[in-house]
Amino acid sequence: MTIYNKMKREARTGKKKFAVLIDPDKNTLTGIKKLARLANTSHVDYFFMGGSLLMQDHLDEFIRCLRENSNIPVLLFPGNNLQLNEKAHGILLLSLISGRNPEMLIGRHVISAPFLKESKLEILPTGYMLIDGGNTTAVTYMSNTNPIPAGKNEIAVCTAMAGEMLGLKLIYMDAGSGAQKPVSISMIDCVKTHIRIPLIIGGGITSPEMALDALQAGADVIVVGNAIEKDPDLIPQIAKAIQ
Ligand code: 1GP
Repeated sequence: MTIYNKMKREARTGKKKFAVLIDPDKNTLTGIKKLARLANTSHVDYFFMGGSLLMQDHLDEFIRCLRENSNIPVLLFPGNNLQLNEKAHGILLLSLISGRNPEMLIGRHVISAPFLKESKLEILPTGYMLIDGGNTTAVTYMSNTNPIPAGKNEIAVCTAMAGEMLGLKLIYMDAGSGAQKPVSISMIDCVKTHIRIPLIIGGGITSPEMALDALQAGADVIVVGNAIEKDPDLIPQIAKAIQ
């Protein structure tokens, strides 16, 4: 079964999922091995791998290391089309539907298409929505787009519905890495009730309680990056809380 079909089936049955986001620039090989070990013994469903901007070229060796040390699927979460790698299991092919930058909506995808077509990566077409998290995050700046204002649930709902109608298979609402405030419970709830495809929520989730709140509001998958970089022992704590 494909990664997506399993995600969709489990979303329908209410089985919640936990993704650990790894920014290659903020890790070492030793750190990656530790994350793999913690994730294997906890309940982690995916590794997402990528960053808004990579200063160092560690992507390939870190994916290889994860695959050698864990069976958890590795999904590319690319900040740009330089972050493609065939060693991963799949890719969140992100179209930044909250923004109006054609490069992020379709331009980068055109450039990546020949590589992706030849690769064995599972492609997960994803409607990516930036939500204002109270501070300017790297992704807002790098994508040259405005996030959806935090209180504007109706804009988020209509954007997600449009993404689903266009045939995207996932909606990912992201307050951005290190957001001061995560996507609100009410926005998650509103969006969830208007779409049938799985909903991923990330950005600014720093505790098991916040993870649980997002999942109870309707997220099917929660993503935690920054907080785990600071304290990898959050992995078992979050995994336990959401089981
Ligand atoms: C960012 O959603 C991810 O794109 C995770 O955000 O690093 O704040 O957990 P954090």
